[in-house]
Amino acid sequence: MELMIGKIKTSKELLDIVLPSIEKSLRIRIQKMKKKRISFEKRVKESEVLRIQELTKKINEELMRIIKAFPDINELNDFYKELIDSMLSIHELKISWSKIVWTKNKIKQLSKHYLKKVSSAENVKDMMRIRKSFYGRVSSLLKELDNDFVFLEKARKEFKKLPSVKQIRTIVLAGYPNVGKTSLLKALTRSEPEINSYPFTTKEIKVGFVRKNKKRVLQVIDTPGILDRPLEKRNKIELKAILALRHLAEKILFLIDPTLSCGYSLEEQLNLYKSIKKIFKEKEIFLVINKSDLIKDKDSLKNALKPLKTYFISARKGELNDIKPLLDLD
Ligand SMILES: Nc1nc2c(ncn2[C@@H]2O[C@H](COP(=O)(O)OP(=O)(O)OP(=O)(O)O)[C@@H](O)[C@H]2O)c(=O)[nH]1
Ligand SMILES: [Mg+2]
Repeated sequence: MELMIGKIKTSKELLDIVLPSIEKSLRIRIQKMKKKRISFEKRVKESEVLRIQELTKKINEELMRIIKAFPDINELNDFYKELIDSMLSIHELKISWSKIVWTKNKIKQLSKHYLKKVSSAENVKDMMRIRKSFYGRVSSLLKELDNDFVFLEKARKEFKKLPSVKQIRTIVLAGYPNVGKTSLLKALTRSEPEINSYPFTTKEIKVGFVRKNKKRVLQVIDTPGILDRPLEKRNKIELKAILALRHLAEKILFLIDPTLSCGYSLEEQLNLYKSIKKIFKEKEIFLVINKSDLIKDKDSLKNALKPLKTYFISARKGELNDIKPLLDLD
């Protein structure tokens, strides 16, 4: 999910940009006032008023930009909500956002107060002192947001990793690490995902599309590998796969690597298949045997796995005839 914002700055980084830019824009105004022979005192008053107004405006804009960059969590579907919560804590996000809104309003309020004070100040020294103390207040209010800025910068990076899931027909690929899920995503769609011979290559949910006449007709979701263990023992990466299965899958292709080149036994993989079937009773789950290019005797394996219905493919070689009917592409 791409957010319309670059790196979220700390208070110091922000003020280091904003304050010089205010001075730069003031320089021209001051020159004009000098030309018009406006008195020194009036010039100072106007400059200090402008400094307060500009700082208020720029900080307000910057804080609003941060708030608006993130999607409204309440509007997101359960898949995104749970995925975000598994990475970050939505509660903490909401607290940071509301602190920013509070600060933005506080600065506006202070700004009014300090503008009045500058306007009624009698001498140049007072005007400058008042403006400086406004700057000081703003700076310390922003400093109090530094932890939130750091947290939201981390959040921004996590949001960027969120997959862009569409509301179309969807199949989800699942199974143990290294069984060839990502290879199948690649064989089915035009995506160029990372494929490696070590487990847990895929750490995020990846989305690809099968197209027909350039139109996306099927969404294929690749998930990180999961191990057969109780839900509470699963790590955050595995949980992403479970969330995709729960919220996105209409059909699940459960991949098995019977050649053991994935590093896990057939028994372990079948146990996971059974657990997944138990958790997602209402979903259609198909048992897909991958790496069939390495299997010498398909028939005896097929018989050994009976009564389970099996589909044999080779993702690497693009031999996908067995599963083509499951994709309903015609
Ligand atoms: N011989 C053969 N090797 C395959 C096949 N499909 C995948 N592989 C190999 O198996 C290894 C793992 O493939 P991936 O597609 O990364 O497996 P994965 O299930 O996505 O793995 P994780 O992301 O770690 O869970 C790679 O070395 C692939 O080249 C196949 O059909 N035949
Ligand atoms: Mg993978």
